[in-house]
Amino acid sequence: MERILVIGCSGQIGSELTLQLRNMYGNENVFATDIRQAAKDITDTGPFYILDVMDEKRLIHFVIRHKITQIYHLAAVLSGNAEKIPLQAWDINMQSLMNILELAREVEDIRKIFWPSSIAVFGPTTPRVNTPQITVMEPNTVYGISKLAGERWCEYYFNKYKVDVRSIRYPGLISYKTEAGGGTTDYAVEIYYEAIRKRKYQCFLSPETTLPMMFMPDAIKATIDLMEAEASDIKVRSSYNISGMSFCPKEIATEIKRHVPDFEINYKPDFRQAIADSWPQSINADVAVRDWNFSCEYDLGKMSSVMIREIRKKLA
Ligand code: AKB
Repeated sequence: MERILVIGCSGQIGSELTLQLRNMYGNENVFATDIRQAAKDITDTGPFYILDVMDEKRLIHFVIRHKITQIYHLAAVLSGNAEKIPLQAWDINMQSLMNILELAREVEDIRKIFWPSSIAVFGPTTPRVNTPQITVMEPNTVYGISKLAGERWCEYYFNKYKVDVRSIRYPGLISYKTEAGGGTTDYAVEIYYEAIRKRKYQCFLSPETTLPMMFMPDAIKATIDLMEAEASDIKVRSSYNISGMSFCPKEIATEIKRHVPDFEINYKPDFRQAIADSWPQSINADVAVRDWNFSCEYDLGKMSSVMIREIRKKLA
């Protein structure tokens, strides 16, 4: 029987993944944790604890006491925020991962780990279109450097200690349930909320800045598919490229106008423009398709209809 620990259950991914894992494994077997209070649908459906992944001692006690067999470690400082507190962000992103990898090495019951990487592992010297799985990686952001180092550590722990750690390089994730915090791709969530609340949005990226993106249901499905795959099929132990859609602010604004005709956008690029300019525009996911049948359903049009409908309901 699996007993799953989710670290970062109040975040953008955690708030949706936790509920999906509870559907699959039973509410009582998915232990949701965060350093802040979780939403009601998490606290009402199963165990929730305040837990800081940086607190090694409490973490190990927790894992042993609850006989945890799988860990989803989702807590991180994202790209925009990391540039404001570089050393702290490096410390949080790296130390938390090392705590989890060490735990998995020491505690025999832990069978599998999931840790998210990001398209931020790529940098300005990476080919920007259809970026391959294996390519030049010279990230120039703190977040990207921490994710690339994390990928190397994951592969190292697999090779050296047989820790079954699996990872995905998420593109920008778009969801209506929990807003993201501190990322460069966050504009693509904010824009929907502002379109419905105020019918206008000031974008912190320029109109033609194309980035890889994915709707949350596709990201959740990819995460579960990777974690459910046979260990022998997982050939990449650093992190897998996956790919959903690519668009720029101008294109998403045009799509939103189809639902909110008087929507207006203006542009005031800030420090996040340089981050976006260093990232790929589109990603090649052939290796994930080959190894664990990665697939994806939503394009910009289909996603926008759901986003607008659900945010309208939420804000009504
Ligand atoms: C960010 O913008 O920092 C994240 C990411 C692409 O990893 N959404």
